[in-house]
Amino acid sequence: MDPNCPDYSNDFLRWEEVQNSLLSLLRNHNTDNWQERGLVQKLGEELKLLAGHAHSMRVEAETLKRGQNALMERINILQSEQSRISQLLSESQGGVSKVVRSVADSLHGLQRETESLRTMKTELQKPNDFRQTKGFRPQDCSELLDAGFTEDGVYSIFPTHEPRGFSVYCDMTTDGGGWTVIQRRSDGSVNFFRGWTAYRDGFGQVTGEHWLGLQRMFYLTGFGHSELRIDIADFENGTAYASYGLFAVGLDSVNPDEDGYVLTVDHYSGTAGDSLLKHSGMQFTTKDRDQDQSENNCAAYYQGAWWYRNCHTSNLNGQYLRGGHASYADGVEWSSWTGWQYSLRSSEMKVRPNKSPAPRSSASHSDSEPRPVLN
Ligand SMILES: [Ca+2]
Repeated sequence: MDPNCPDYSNDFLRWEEVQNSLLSLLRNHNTDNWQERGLVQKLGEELKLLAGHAHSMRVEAETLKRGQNALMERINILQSEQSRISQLLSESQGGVSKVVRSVADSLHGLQRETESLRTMKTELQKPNDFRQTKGFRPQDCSELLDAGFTEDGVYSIFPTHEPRGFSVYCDMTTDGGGWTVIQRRSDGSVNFFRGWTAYRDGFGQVTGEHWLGLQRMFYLTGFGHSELRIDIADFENGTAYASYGLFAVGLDSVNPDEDGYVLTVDHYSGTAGDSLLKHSGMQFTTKDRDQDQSENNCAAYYQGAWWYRNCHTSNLNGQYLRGGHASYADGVEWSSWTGWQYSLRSSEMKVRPNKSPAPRSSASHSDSEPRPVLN
């Protein structure tokens, strides 16, 4: 409270006392004089008016006093803030050069850190590769397994006819391991309704949903020594698999792209039932390249891409419809296990060399007679 601000509260109290005693005096003043009585009555009324006026003045004075107190508090806070700021300013002026020096040091440190992180990132971007000895160029996951790489994951492989190599996901645990994954559906995150070029060259990420590509499948299996395993799962925690002792894409083709990446598959075993043998001998069909035996384009009709005949018993590249669906056969289907109106939760197609190959069926081409190029 500002000491210069006069405090009238005691005056007000005294004033009220005086008024009250005046009022009681007037009330007790008895007179017979009618003139005097009128005067007394008038005085009393005037006094009451005055009292009311004094009361409201008192209230107003108190409000003002409170306002002033609050103002004083704010001023005090501002003053201490100001002195703090001026102190800070004088301190920092001395410290600025020190700060600049330490920031420069930190920047240098960060630069070094960034460089080492970049090196680390380059190393990590080729997972498992850093453990692959220089000069070791595995043809597929099976050779990696034989060389002692027993962990599932991404590796680089270098098939004979693709010396540049490419990344694949290796399943080193299922049924003895050594599997090179060529197709995976697992969550519907990747669009599989694509055209010929995408199916020839591959798409997706090998760590997630992907199609390795028909040309790469040809490099891996085109010589007729491979087996195929398909692992599938539904949305009720059920799993099943289908194995084929013989699996080839573009068997013995000189120009597999022109030949249509013909499927050769034989010798089924497993728990899912066979839904692929009927596709053996078929060319691959996409929505923009119809090579099936239907008057329609089976890929466009069933929203996928496959070695369609007229049209399919399996459609693992169909739409990711998540379980039972009303539409017909256009989901991720494996008909011998879940029919034509159930889209699987996951599917994984993987290949490895068949170390004890069953004899090729008579329908297959022999090694010595390469498939002629179609013109
Ligand atoms: Ca057709």
